Amino acid sequence: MKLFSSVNDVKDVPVLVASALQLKQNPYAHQHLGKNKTLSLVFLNPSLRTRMSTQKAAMNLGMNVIVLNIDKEGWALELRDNVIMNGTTVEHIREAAGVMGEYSDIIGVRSFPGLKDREEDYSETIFNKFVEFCKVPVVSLESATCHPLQSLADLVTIEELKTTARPKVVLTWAPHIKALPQAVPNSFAEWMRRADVDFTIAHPAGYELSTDFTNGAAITHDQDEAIKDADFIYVKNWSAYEPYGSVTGGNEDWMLTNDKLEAVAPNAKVMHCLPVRRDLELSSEILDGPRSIVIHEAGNRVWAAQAVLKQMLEAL
Ligand code: SN0
Repeated sequence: MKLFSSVNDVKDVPVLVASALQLKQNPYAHQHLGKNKTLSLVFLNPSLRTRMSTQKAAMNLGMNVIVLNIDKEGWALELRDNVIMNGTTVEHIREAAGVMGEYSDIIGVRSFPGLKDREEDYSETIFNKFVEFCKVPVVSLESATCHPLQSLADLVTIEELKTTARPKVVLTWAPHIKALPQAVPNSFAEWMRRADVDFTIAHPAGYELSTDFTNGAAITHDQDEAIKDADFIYVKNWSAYEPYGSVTGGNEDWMLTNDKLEAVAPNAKVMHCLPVRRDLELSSEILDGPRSIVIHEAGNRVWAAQAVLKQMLEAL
């Protein structure tokens, strides 16, 4: 694999999931693959799980890792072409990404959306410029529209913990006070569509995701109906796709509680990519109770990242 930016870059999803679960059983079996190879993790936005799990995955494979919080520690980057750089930007992405490629065998990039200009975010301008100019394989650490390492870990978690052959999986919108990206739900939807699961999306009217990602999924505005008899409920807030980046109030009752679960989905396991705002997005009684698998899910981020890096190292 030369690029990991979405599920569409994966040749065989079940093989990648199986590889992650094998690596979980035997993390250090492939240390030779990464010997003297360098992974650079470049962050334009904050990170906890992605940074730590991808670094650990790389170390398990014997790689060296460089982390650069370029938003705080690097020069201010110019992303536009054909501009005279007489303002606040110091270095063009052409040189910055090109130089990073000289120091790295694989690069990971995190580049959140601005949530102002839909066309710009959905054309993945920043991520694609890194890919173009660094000239080494690139893994997405969450781009403007996708978070494939998260979704792979989510699918690994579902495969690992499912108790029926074809589990019912529900992605449900949750309340928030801020405009958040659509990257996590976009990716989750497209990975679930490639998995052997019964998949439903529930959200209030106005929070429709791009059909490029949800095409074929069952979509409802009735949360109780959606979560009925669910095996896995994936909780996530996102801002509107249309009008782009907007947030409308009045949907506070979409926060999942134990009462809702006990009524219609007593056996559901509850997932969230984290970070989660307690008692705004998801009730603390669920997070602190037996139904939550969010910590286990975050633990699986290591094996997802390791499966991806392993395929990339094999293709170097
Ligand atoms: C990011 C998102 O895409 O929703 C990262 C998730 C892995 N989440 C946030 O930005 C949360 C910010 C907040 O203030 O709660």
